[in-house]
Amino acid sequence: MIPSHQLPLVGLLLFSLIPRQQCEICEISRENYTALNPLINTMLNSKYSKGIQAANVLLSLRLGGILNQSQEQQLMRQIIRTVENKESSLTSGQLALSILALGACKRPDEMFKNYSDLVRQLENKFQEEIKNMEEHDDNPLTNYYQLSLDVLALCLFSGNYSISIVARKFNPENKNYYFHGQFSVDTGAMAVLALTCVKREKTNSQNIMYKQDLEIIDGHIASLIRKILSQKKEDGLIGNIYSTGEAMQALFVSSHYYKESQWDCQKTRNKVLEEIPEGVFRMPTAAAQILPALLGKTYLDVNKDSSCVYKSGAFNLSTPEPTSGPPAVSGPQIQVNYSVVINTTYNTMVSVANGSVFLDVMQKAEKENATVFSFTAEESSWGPYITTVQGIKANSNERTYWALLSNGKPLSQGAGSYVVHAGENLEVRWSKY
Ligand code: B12
Ligand SMILES: *[C@@H]1O[C@H](CO)[C@@H](O)[C@H](O)[C@H]1NC(C)=O
Ligand SMILES: *[C@@H]1O[C@H](CO)[C@@H](O)[C@H](O)[C@H]1NC(C)=O
Ligand SMILES: *[C@@H]1O[C@H](CO)[C@@H](O)[C@H](O)[C@H]1NC(C)=O
Ligand SMILES: *[C@@H]1O[C@H](CO)[C@@H](O)[C@H](O)[C@H]1NC(C)=O
Ligand SMILES: *[C@@H]1O[C@H](CO)[C@@H](O)[C@H](O)[C@H]1NC(C)=O
Ligand SMILES: *[C@@H]1O[C@H](CO)[C@@H](O)[C@H](O)[C@H]1NC(C)=O
Ligand SMILES: *[C@@H]1O[C@H](CO)[C@@H](O)[C@H](O)[C@H]1NC(C)=O
Ligand SMILES: *[C@@H]1O[C@H](CO)[C@@H](O)[C@H](O)[C@H]1NC(C)=O
Ligand SMILES: *[C@@H]1O[C@H](CO)[C@@H](O)[C@H](O)[C@H]1NC(C)=O
Repeated sequence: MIPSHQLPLVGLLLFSLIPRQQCEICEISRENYTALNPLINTMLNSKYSKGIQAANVLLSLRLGGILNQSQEQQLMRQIIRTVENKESSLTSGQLALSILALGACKRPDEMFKNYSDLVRQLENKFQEEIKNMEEHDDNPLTNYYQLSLDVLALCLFSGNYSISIVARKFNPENKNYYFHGQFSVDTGAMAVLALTCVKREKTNSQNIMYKQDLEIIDGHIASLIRKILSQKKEDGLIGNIYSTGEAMQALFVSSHYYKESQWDCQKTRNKVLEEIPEGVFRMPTAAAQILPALLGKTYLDVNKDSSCVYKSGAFNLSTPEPTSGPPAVSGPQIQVNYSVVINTTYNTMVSVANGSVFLDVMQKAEKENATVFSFTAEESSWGPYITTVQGIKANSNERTYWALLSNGKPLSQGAGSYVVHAGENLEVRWSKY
């Protein structure tokens, strides 16, 4: 007889034994792989010098089985150099992503032998995030996307973390899932992957002590999935085009939390495929984040050895297509209205070459009046991130940042990528998220 108070756990165990009904119909068939060539070429041709771009790229290409051994070695060296050089200056999520990339498709024990010191460092960095939350009004050093990466890497590579802290902190009502009160699909999706990993791992360990926390975590996953699905758009995207790949991964690993009728996976996939030739993924990190889902993979496949078999020849990259770079900067000058908004608005008309990006406008304005339009940017895996304007610096403890807007609407690309149009009202606005 099973004592009745243990029945929910038994239910949970049975639940997790149901094989993952991955929506296989949704992954791209081999004959259509050529549609992915622009993504792969973007990744292979990138210089990997920006932030932890190499980790994003290696993780993605390994999950896709796209690299041969010598190509993998080259990328691994790049990542190891980054991890060793800036050891202490890497954020928790950057280290977690590096561990995921280095360990992708290796057995966890083998991986752990080689990189156990990195996993130890990550344990410490994760604890520092939690400590910062306790000291600074629930604000982590970075953000919940990175805390999710931390838990995911610790879970997949035998790191130590407290399951009750995870159950407590990852409550879907926590403010860190939201920017300007709006649910962040990328963040929620990464959290679903992390929590699903924890649930699978700890359920297998059959430790009765975890029962309550596992039930709480199960509830978090269910609620996060509802929130993700509520961000589904008419055209099939979930959130925006850049969060859709991660949302797909979250939905792949949690198919028993929603009904088939609630998500048309093929519609989402087809919309993404339509956007590839438009150059929407010409940023290597954007390409890296969308590719696994299109191949039916998720970050939870990272430590299954079987998952990343080298698909020799499948991608036919012998004649690399020219990657669609940003449109050429050409001839005529165009005028835009550029403003810095703090408590007052400082604005100026700037003329730049047609095809210029937001950053060019900012530089031109700075040349005209450095007192009002001075700024600094830091290279990140998504390009230059604007950190200060007029010497006022973004701060995670205060949830402040410089928002980029066009005609009053937030942009979905950064200053280094967004191509400006004649007559546009561009704005950098001191904001709280
Ligand atoms: C957290 C987050 C933020 C936080 C960052 C501060 C913090 N406390 O962490 C806030 C809310 C401030 C933010 C701001 C912006 N973000 Co943001 N952000 C994210 C998110 C959810 C996670 C980033 C992360 O930590 N990655 C993991 C770590 C390991 O990688 P990392 O490269 O070291 O992370 C740093 C950079 O990514 C940087 N960062 C965050 N956002 C952006 C955006 C751009 C364009 C750049 C260059 C850098 C950058 O902050 C991270 C922490 O330091 C991603 C989602 C995703 N899919 O990646 C979106 C994401 C990167 N952001 C995006 C955008 C568009 C922006 C804004 C341009 C929005 C706006 N209109 O103002 C601004 C940046 C403006 C500027 N000052 O340059 C897009 C980028 C798409 C693209 N093609 O460029 C993403 C993919 C979200 C999306 N689905 O649209 N963001
Ligand atoms: C390949 O793509 C085309 C259109 O892009 C589609 O009509 C076809 O059904 C796809 N093939 C398979 C097997 O999915
Ligand atoms: C790996 O691929 C690269 C690029 O396609 C090629 O130049 C190299 O010869 C390959 N190496 C091996 C060991 O197959
Ligand atoms: C760990 O190191 C051994 C020997 O140095 C090597 O053969 C193995 O491939 C490494 N494993 C990983 C996951 O890098
Ligand atoms: C694991 O972490 C918990 C707290 O997060 C700590 O109490 C425990 O001692 C740690 N165990 C080991 C073996 O490091
Ligand atoms: C690879 O591409 C070349 C040139 O586009 C083409 O001639 C060849 O048939 C392709 N091979 C395969 C296996 O698709
Ligand atoms: C430029 O933008 C500022 C601030 O939004 C606005 O007050 C001003 O009228 C704009 N100028 C033009 C010419 O559109
Ligand atoms: C904006 O104005 C408020 C209220 O006057 C003030 O407290 C705050 O420091 C100002 N912010 C900046 C960045 O100047
Ligand atoms: C700027 O370039 C785009 C195409 O790149 C073109 O459609 C537009 O007409 C050009 N604008 C001006 C003012 O030349
Ligand atoms: C820069 O702008 C400020 C505020 O509009 C103004 O007071 C200052 O004179 C300007 N400086 C230059 C060099 O134009």
